[in-house]
This record gives sequence, structure tokens and C-alpha cells, in this order.
Amino acid sequence: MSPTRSGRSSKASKIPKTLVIVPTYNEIENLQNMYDRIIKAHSGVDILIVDDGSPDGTGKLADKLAKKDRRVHVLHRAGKLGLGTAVIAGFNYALEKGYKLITTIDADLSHDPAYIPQMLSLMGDYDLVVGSRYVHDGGMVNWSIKRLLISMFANAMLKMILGIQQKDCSGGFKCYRAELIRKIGVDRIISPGYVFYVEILYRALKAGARVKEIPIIFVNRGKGKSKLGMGEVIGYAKNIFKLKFLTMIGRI
Ligand SMILES: Nc1nc2c(ncn2[C@@H]2O[C@H](COP(=O)(O)OP(=O)(O)OP(=O)(O)O)[C@@H](O)[C@H]2O)c(=O)[nH]1
Ligand SMILES: [Mg+2]
Repeated sequence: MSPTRSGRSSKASKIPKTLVIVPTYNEIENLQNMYDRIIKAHSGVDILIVDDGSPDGTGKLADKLAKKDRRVHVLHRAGKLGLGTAVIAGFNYALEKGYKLITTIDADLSHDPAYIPQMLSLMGDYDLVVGSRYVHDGGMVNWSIKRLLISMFANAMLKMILGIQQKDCSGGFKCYRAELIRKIGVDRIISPGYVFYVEILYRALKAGARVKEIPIIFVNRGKGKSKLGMGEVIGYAKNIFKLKFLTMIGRI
């Protein structure tokens, strides 16, 4: 039986209460497919769509999904406030509602929800599971050379400046124990944009988290536009140095 607004399937009871956070900005062409694929991957998870007032109507589609399926929840924010703050809003929601596991995933189908069951199955032994493009069997499909170079440069910089040993430090496909997020403290996070995903990994490692990377194949978005602009790249570099500084003065 697939769960509807009136009930949950039996599979739902087999995992700890899990929330999949999907941040969206202008993802009207991808959201329905993303929802279908998450539910197909694991019918027992709840989904939180955090939409930043997308002009293309993504928020309205999110509301329709929520109306049809009680597992779907929506946070509407006034405008484009940044990927990092969207995920933080999702974390706060998850902590308030008592979720035990939290997964973050991009809405543009670059991250395949089919990996979610594997991630969840590892959460008994780890505090954070990272979907990694740069471990053996991981990779990218249809990425431009420019995008690949930005990503590889960003990851190399992180290793050098912050000393992170993980191969993929910047990806957004991750599964966290809620306890870990509570321990890190969402109020301490300083990154509003894409660099958020680095900061959370860095803080998790500093908090002594057990981290596991699993290989994923990242597929470049087929529909919709990327939101990664030059402003994000500059913000990214700035915050890496801020994190280093905070570490040097003992604040992390
Ligand atoms: N709520 C919210 N979501 C955002 C914001 N910026 C990006 N997103 C979402 O975050 C996810 C990642 O954004 P993308 O534009 O795909 O960024 P990317 O995957 O690094 O870049 P591409 O490889 O070019 O796709 C997508 O689901 C976006 O819709 C934002 O300011 N607010
Ligand atoms: Mg993307």
C-alpha cells in the first residue's frame, strides 16, 4: 500500500523518522519527477520542500504535492535567501518535529534518490553519510569542463586550507543524524550560500562525527537553470578563510 494523506505504508515503520530536505528555486520542471523518485526509492521518508518564492510556480506545485501526500511538507520563504539558509530552515524544522535522520538533496535530479536507502542503511554506524563524486565508482555525467574545474579547485582548496580529508567536500547529497546537527548547533553556521555544505562537513568533523563517503554518479541537470553564479564562488572562497580564522581563534 502506498501511503496517502490517510496513512503510512508498513515500510515506514522500519526506519527512524527521516526527513528529506529539498531546497528549491525555480525547479518547476524537476520537482514532480524528484518527488516521484524519492517516494519510489523509499516510501517511509517524509519530504520537506523549502522554496524561496520561486517565480516559476515551484512553490505552488510543492503545495499541491503536500495536499495529496501527507509525507510532503513545504516551507515558503519570501525570496531567494540562499541555499545554506534554506537547508538551515529545514534542519530547524526537522529538529522541532523530532526527526532522527535528515537527508539533503538537490531538486534538479543531479542527485539520484535511489541512493537514499543505502545512505539510511549506514546510519546505524555513522553520523554523516556523504554522497561522493570523487571516490572510486563515483563520478559525474555531462558536466562541463568549467564546472568540473570549479568543483575540483574548490575541493583542493578545502583540503589545503581546512585540512579536510574527505574526497568530496562540497556536495549537497548527504544524510545526517539529527543528534549531530543538534551538537553542531545550527545557530553557529555562518554560510548562507553553497559553501554551507562545506561548513557543515567541517563542523561535523570537528565535532568528532563518524563520516562515511559513498560513491554517487552526479548527473548534470537536464532541465532548469543553475543558480551557481560568480557571487556564490566569491562567497565560497571568503567563507573558507572565515572558517579557518574561526578555527585559529578557537571558535570552532
Ligand atoms: N530554497 C533555495 N534553494 C536554492 C537556492 N539556490 C539554489 N537552490 C536549490 O539548491 C539546489 C542546488 O542548486 P543548483 O543550481 O542545482 O546548483 P548546483 O547543483 O551546484 O549547480 P549546477 O551543477 O549548475 O546544477 C537546487 O535544488 C536549487 O533549486 C536558494 O537560494 N534557495
Ligand atoms: Mg544542480
